[in-house]
Amino acid sequence: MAFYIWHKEIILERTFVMVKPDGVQRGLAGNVIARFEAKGFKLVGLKLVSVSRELAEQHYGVHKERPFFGSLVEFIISAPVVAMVWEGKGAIASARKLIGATNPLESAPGTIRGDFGVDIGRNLIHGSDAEETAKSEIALWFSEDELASWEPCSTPWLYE
Ligand code: D4T
Repeated sequence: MAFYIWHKEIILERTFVMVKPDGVQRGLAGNVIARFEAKGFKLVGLKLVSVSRELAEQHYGVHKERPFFGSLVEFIISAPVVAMVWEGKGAIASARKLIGATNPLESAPGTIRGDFGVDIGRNLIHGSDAEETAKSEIALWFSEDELASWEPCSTPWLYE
């Protein structure tokens, strides 16, 4: 996806971000949304989801053989999550930077996990790790008609 400001082509990416049950329970969903908004990304999808076991197992299918798979699935289905799609230049890698390292004790201060977490099994938030995973996770969690098509008035103030 791309758009033009004057003669410059801006390549846009979409990424899937999920505030996990611990983040929702701790009242941090608003803080997460505020950080993505403040960075300059555009919200195109947002919903509170009580995740089914099937969806959790599909989402984390890549970790099926890992020892933490069972507890991870139980955790994700234990309480609602906030599922989101954010769009912008470099959104996939940038979201991962805003989120921080997998283990919150190793995440830099200033990142979401670094500021709010201590345990790897309660690391607050998920973000797609690459273009292909972003595409498949967005399709897994959202239908096309749940994704809004809109133009923020801030666009020319964010992009040169
Ligand atoms: P997600 O996928 O949730 O954004 O996390 P990361 O991309 O940062 O990390 P990951 O895929 O390696 O791990 C997925 C998920 O599993 C939990 N986890 C991970 C855990 O409970 N114990 C562990 O030892 C590991 C490695 C945390 C994130």
